[in-house]
Amino acid sequence: MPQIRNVAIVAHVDHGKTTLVDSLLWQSGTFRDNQDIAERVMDSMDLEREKGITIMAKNTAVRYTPDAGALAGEEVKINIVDTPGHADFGGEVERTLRMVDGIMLLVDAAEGPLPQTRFVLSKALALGLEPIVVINKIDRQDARPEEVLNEVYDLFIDLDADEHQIEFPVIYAVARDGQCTTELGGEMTDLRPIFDAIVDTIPAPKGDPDAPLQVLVTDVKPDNFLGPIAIGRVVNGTLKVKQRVLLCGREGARKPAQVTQLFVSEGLARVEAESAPAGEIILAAGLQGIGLGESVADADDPKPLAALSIDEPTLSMEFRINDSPFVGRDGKYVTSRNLRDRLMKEGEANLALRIEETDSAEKFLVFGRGELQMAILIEQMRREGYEFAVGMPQVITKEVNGKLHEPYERATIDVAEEFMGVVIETLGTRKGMMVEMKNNGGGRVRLTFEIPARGLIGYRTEFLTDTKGTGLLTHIFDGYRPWAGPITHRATGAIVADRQGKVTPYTVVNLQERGQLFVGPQDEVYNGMVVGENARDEDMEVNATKEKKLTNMRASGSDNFEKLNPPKRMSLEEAIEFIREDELIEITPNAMRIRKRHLDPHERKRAAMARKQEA
Ligand SMILES: Nc1nc2c(ncn2[C@@H]2O[C@H](COP(=O)(O)OP(=O)(O)OP(=O)(O)O)[C@@H](O)[C@H]2O)c(=O)[nH]1
Ligand SMILES: [Mg+2]
Repeated sequence: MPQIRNVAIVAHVDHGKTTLVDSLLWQSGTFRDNQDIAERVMDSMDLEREKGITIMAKNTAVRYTPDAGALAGEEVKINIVDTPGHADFGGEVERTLRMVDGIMLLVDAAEGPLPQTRFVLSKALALGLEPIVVINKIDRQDARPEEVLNEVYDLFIDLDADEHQIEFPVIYAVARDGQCTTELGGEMTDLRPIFDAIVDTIPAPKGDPDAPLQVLVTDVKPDNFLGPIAIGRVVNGTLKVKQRVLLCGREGARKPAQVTQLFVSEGLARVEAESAPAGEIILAAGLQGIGLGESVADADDPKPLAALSIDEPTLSMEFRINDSPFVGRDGKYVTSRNLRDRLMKEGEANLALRIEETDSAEKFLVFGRGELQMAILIEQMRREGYEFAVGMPQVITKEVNGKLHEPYERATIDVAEEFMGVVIETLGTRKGMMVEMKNNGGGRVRLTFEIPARGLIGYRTEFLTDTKGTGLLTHIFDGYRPWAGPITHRATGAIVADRQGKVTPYTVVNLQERGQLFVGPQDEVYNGMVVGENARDEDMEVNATKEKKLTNMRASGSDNFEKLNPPKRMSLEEAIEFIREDELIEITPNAMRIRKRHLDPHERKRAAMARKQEA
């Protein structure tokens, strides 16, 4: 067996992890020179490629032969785990860390450490993992690598790193060009210094290949042909194909199973293996029923590992059947049965989400960690041909010592000084507390807030408007605290269509002064559909299909048509941020419409009255 090193690449979102993996793959000779390989090749899901972010952690492995050091001339297998940087997937990263013996912490040379940097580093340090720090993107115009390195040291100290951990190697890199150096200002070379740091700093995995089998399962992914694939680390013993094992569940359940197929990573591929010794990262089929963070043990001499705790959801969202008048226009699956089956399947395959049925057959609750996670499920379902509607995300509250508590987030905001005032004021009204303010130089400040998760729902769009698109906002779950009281989520009302038909240019001209429209001429609308945002904080019902008599139009209207403002076409994430409790988003394969929950105006009024009485 070759020497093994197991390393996870961790960082805040967009700091360049997947790009670095590309370069490591190329330089380890995984691809032939003329091979046509997509950029950010590890981001292999459609949605990952479109959004340009990593959604799921993924494994790869490369071979490297160091020139010098204790292992000079010896080939080392390096298992690399690329992790997502977005906070919604923090739980997955936390589990992933249990597979490895060290981390490569990437920090953007301009942005410096951000909330997810802090989160992953704190978890890695607590597990005693060996860190390597890579200050990436030193080619950026606004790079400030020395300062950023100091901020990284501050972060290690702040997180109580021990003396040994703080002596991490530092490498400055331009991941995109596959170049790095160990001395700022020194000559840039290929990535050998990074490979060498991995081999020298990260310890070989411990564990006894001859001991009774223990495999820690950190992830389970569906596979159409093989069934669920368990991904994890052989902690002790040796896992063999066809081996009879015992699945050790979280609550003490024990279930016999047999490994039908066993794989290890080699480059981008998973290759079949006869056996995998302690220290290897494996993918195994046949372990139906194993859950995240649970373990697989020897059938004859079971020694289960302690199950990993998994994140409690902090957010829920209602998924319900589509009952708009346009139902079935372009979707294949529209019934409550279709919706139920699809969601239940998701709940089984995607263990980061939990699905609950409700007292109504038409309505389900999906529990998870964040809006992006929900948006990804919605997007996948619409592509598969489903029609349904979703409600506003709700935070999950709980009682602690008889008092109502709600999830809080730690938000970090990077803005030009001129926008500081408006940000502080707005977050104040959303019950945010500023806990830190730091001048980053260059006219930018970094503000840190502790804020109820509720206060951030719907804030991003407003934030981008307030900062003219230049602000940076990131946040991360920060525990439960006492309920902060009412928070206004949106200060505007809705413009609601009062009948079905096609939108006319005439109504657009008339309505666009009242607020921002979401529809343009020829778009079809229905009674109860939200066609725009009313600048005033009240709903306004309109006839969006009104025609002006042709004679009058010639007199006054014709030149007006040139003044038609384009409609605002929201992205799914924007729509999720926008809607209020009494609104839904109708999702179909080709359309997304915002609507009132109650399409009938009388029912709507009744519901509004009932809500007022409750409050
Ligand atoms: N200027 C510059 N840009 C880089 C460098 N490395 C990566 N980028 C860019 O940074 C962006 C994000 O890169 P990714 O590799 O997707 O970042 P990531 O950390 O994997 O992102 P998530 O997985 O979504 O957290 C891309 O547009 C890259 O081209 C670099 O060294 N210099
Ligand atoms: Mg990535």
